[in-house]
Amino acid sequence: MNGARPIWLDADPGFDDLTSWLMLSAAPEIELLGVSAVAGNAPLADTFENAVRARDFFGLKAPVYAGRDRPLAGALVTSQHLLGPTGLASVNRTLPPGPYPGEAGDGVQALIAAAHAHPGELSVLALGPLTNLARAIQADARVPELLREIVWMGGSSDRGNHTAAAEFNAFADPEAADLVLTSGVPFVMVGLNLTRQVIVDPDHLRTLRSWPGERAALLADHLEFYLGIRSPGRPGPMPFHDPCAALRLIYPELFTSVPAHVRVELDGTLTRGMTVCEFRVPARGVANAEVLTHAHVPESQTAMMALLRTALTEESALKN
Ligand SMILES: [Ca+2]
Repeated sequence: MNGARPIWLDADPGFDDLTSWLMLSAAPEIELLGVSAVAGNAPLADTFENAVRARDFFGLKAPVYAGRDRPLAGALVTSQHLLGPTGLASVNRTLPPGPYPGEAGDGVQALIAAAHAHPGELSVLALGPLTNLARAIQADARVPELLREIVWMGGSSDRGNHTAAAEFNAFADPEAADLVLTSGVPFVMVGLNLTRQVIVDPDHLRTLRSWPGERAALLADHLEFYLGIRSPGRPGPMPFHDPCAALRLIYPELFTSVPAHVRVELDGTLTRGMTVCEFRVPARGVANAEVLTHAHVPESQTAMMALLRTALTEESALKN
């Protein structure tokens, strides 16, 4: 370990998941123990395949496992209508298949084993629906006390994106999110109210394109697609969701937060998946989450680009 913080990445890659993994790979003082894929942006077969290919192409080191392929309840919901059939569209180059087949073991069991191997130390960076985390807690009631924290990109303390009320990762598996939030695990919510503050724009794209090597070029092709989601062919500024959660894990001083009692609406016909944040704690509820409210924006953007530059252009610097 050499004193490095143990981290587990649970994700549905996904362009901004992939970017977050690259940031972790270049971050100081972090040891990424494993990656579990979950259904979310696309079906599990695609998010797993994207993670496996990314590991080969970018020279990443953490083992990649497949987790769960459907939410605890209800039908599978994906973002393929926005993000392309595999959840990872590009304006040009895409991740090529490589020799790594992925791990044969179950991602949920691998996550549980990692929690037991590092009691009180393991932080989970969760960047998709919380299905795998909920299944881990259902399978082993000790998981919440074994984890140091879950840092989740998901939810919102104001408006949603998948629906007016609900952010996508919360909407895709509300039962899982609510189970995790009520499990007692230390929980950090990096919701849309925060991520909408941290913008990537065509200037970041130009910077990425100025870096040498095929890895930066491929990521730039994906970023150009992402920046054109709202206006295809005309890249514009976009919030960069998952990397905010990665930054919170690496550099918590870049953000401010407040404690809250957070639950997830499971029944509302218009509000299913809404993360209802009661900030009047402890008067109206016991705090079960730390909700990020503000980002130091220029510093966050600078830190993100510095980590990406290291990950994409200094192969010898990749630790994870
Ligand atoms: Ca994601």
